[in-house]
Amino acid sequence: MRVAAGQFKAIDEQDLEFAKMLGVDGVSYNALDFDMRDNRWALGQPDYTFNQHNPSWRYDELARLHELVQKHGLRLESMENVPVRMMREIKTAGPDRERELDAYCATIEAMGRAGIPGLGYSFMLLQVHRSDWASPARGGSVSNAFRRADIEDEPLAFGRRISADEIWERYEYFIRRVLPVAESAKVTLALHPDDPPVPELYGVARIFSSFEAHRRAIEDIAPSLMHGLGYCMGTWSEMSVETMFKGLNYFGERKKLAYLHFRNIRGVTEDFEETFIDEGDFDVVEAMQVLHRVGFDGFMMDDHVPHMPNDTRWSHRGRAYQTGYLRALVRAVGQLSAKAG
Ligand SMILES: [Mn+2]
Repeated sequence: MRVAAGQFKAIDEQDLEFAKMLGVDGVSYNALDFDMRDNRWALGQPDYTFNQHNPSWRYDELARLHELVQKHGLRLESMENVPVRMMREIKTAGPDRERELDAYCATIEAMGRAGIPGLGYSFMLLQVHRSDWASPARGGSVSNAFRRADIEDEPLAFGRRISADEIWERYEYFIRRVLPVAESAKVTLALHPDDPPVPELYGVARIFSSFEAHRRAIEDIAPSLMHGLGYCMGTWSEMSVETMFKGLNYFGERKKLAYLHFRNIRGVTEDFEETFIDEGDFDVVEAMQVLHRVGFDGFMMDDHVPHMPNDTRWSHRGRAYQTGYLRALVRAVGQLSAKAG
């Protein structure tokens, strides 16, 4: 297993040099292109129109990005998320769904052609949500939190309730359509859970909020060598620490962990906060031992990190700490098991 620097919103020479300084082998690019603090999209604003000019990622853009990363002696491990607008019709079953699906397939094909091995996706209609984006964390750092009790007014995001059954139907339609394309393009699709994993938010069901939902997607609906999990240990721990370990063992043993978001939290589902990696609820050493035991051979990355004073928007300081901590854990667990074994 190996560590990558994750969640780059744009990749430039300086970021790649920074990744090299941290000693990682690769980077991951997260193209969500969405300000999580701005919930207007999520609340179903009608101003969306299908972007005819840029409906998918083009091969030349992806190839250029891949070349730039390789030039720095790094791997481009994955792309995570296409921009939100590229899945809007798919997730809402809107009138332009077919065109958007064609565009999504074109993106997968272009990624395959450019030699980029993985694409992360999620199926949240309301994206990642928090009640507090500036929650005080260790030593005066700033993190975020979700506390159901703090959400006073919860209007229906789409003007009516959207049930889990409806979203499952849309999800199945999506994954059955795009998975064969991923298989022939040799691009692994990796499913990220709904964060927070509450059953419903603003009247919209959140389907990927349990162990069983993930098992259903991966084993019943869309089993494939090119389909796995973008296992967000933070979000899984929001389900519960037990669920996080259950999923890690179960999917790890079955080689269904495409990659990991290795982060930690304190609390559970309706009331939690993000923490530094070394102070959350689950034991990170134990988690690394599980990965070692199941022979996880993919990559892990930092995901969200607390924000430190004088840090950049991308949180270079917080990420450097998290990444160094992960690299040390990987090495220590590997070395100690070799001695013990
Ligand atoms: Mn995550």
